Amino acid sequence: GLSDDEWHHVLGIWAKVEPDLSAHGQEVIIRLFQVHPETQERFAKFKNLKTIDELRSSEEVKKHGTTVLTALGRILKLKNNHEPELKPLAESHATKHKIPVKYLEFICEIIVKVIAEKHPSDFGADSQAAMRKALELFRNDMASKYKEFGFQG
Ligand code: HNN
Repeated sequence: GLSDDEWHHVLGIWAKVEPDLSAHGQEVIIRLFQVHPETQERFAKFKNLKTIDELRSSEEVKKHGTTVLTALGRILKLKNNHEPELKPLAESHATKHKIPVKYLEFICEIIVKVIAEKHPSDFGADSQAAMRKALELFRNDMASKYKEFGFQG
């Protein structure tokens, strides 16, 4: 797990993200689709969006970005005790959506980049390191839950 000090960093920067969660979420999803186009294929509802302009003007993309970051925020706020929040998400992503652990790595990397771009003066080296650690914990615990649900990820 993370130390109290590390969680303090994580939740401090998250408090800066939250007032504009949907803009952050939109940017994360668009970036994910651009850098890793195979991830977009996982969504029947986004397959028709071909250009960056279409992605940018899609309310559905924005809504989904908000969904993803809302879920992540709830997990982060539970700190080392995220199990009850993580489990149903691991189950749906393992058994229904079949999202490889690799894709979780992709999005975590992008989340750090997007926060760094939007909050350059509030997201210093210690905060970035703490956030990376929290996202790694999230991913590792998702991966072990995946296995419990019979998905190798
Ligand atoms: O669990 C559910 O299915 C509820 C919807 C949901 C939530 C709360 C989804 C979700 C869906 C269903 C979308 C719908 O019904 O509109 C799908 C197809 N996800 C995906 C697919 C891929 C995907 Mn995710 N999610 N999600 C969440 C919440 C959180 C969440 N999802 C994630 C990634 C990386 C991918 C691959 C592109 C993802 C992450 C990292 C998170 C944050 C905890």
